[in-house]
Parts: sequence; structure tokens; C-alpha cells
Amino acid sequence: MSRIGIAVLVLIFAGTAFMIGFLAYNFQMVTYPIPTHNKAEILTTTSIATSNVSPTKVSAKDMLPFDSSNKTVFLNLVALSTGNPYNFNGTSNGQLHIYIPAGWTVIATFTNQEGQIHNLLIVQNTTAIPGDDVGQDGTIKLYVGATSSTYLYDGISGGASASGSVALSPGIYWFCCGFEGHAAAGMWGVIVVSSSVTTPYYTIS
Ligand SMILES: [Cu+2]
Repeated sequence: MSRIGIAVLVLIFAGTAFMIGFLAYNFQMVTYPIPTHNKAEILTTTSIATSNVSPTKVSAKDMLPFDSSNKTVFLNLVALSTGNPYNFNGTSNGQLHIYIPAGWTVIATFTNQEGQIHNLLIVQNTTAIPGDDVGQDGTIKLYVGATSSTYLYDGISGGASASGSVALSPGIYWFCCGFEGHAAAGMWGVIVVSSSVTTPYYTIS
């Protein structure tokens, strides 16, 4: 076989191997952003008071993806199509707690695998639990898949993804769906930003 023929075969083989690796990587990133709720991950910490934030509870399976070189945490939230339709990663009603070091930036990616339209907001809440309009429960810090004028009725359809980023000051927030009534139906969790957190992690209660 000629050298050119061999070179072409090598290029085809290398290109195919690269594409398989690329597809496998993306499949993993989209399909397994955070493990969904299962009993093995239930921890005893349920308080959201910042004074109770304990970095000693970090274990490898509870870590969030992050890049410490630029203080960025990747929050991959998915509305799953199974169970409660008003869920993030299979959790509802504040079960999922995200802990982020003060001064870090959150890059949030929201994927909707559910049948209804949803969006993702981060709200600095002033009430204990969300009402029908989370804009009445505090200050909205991030809109993903909607805007400040559309979040009550707009979002992304099933199969779509959207993302956004925000730097949050120390405090307690909700991540929630802003579509009217969805957070009140359970589609919310808690973000704690604190200087007592050194590495991003999460717990599910
Ligand atoms: Cu929703």
C-alpha cells in the first residue's frame, strides 16, 4: 500500500477515535451532572444556618465539579422526567443543599428533561418557602432560560439546556424554577455561600 494510502487510513482511524471520545465525554456530562437522589446519599445535615456549615462533611461522592484556579463551581441542574415533575436532579422542596465558598463564581447549567416548560432562577430569599411568584420572596440574582419580565410563564422546553453565571455574596439563596407555582410545588433547593466553606459540595436531606 502507498504511503498516502497508509496516511489516509491512520487519519480516518484517529478521527474516529477522537469523535468516540468526544461523544462519550459529552454523554457523561449531560447524563450524570449530579447523582440523582438515592438513599445512600442521605446525610444527617439538614440545617441551612451558615454557622452549621461544616466542611468536614465533604466526601468524594458529594463534591461538585469546580475549578479552584479561577474559583468557579459548576452547578449542573436537571429537571428529571421521573417522579415529581417539579424537581432538580430528583430532589424537591429544599432537599438539595449546595455549599459554595465565598467569592466564587457559579456557572449554572440547567437541562430540562421534563415535559413542561421550566427555568432556573437563583433568589436571595427573605421568606422560608417559595410562593407562586418567587420574585415576591426576595431578590432574583440569576435568570437561566427566562428573563426578569418572562420568568413567570417562560422557560426552556423538554430536551433543551441553558446556562448562566453569577458571583454570589455570602448568604443563603434558593435555586428554583420561576415558572408560576412550580417552586411552590417543590421545584427548589438551597444554596449556602459562606467563607467557612473551602471546597464546593452538596448534601441531600
Ligand atoms: Cu418549572
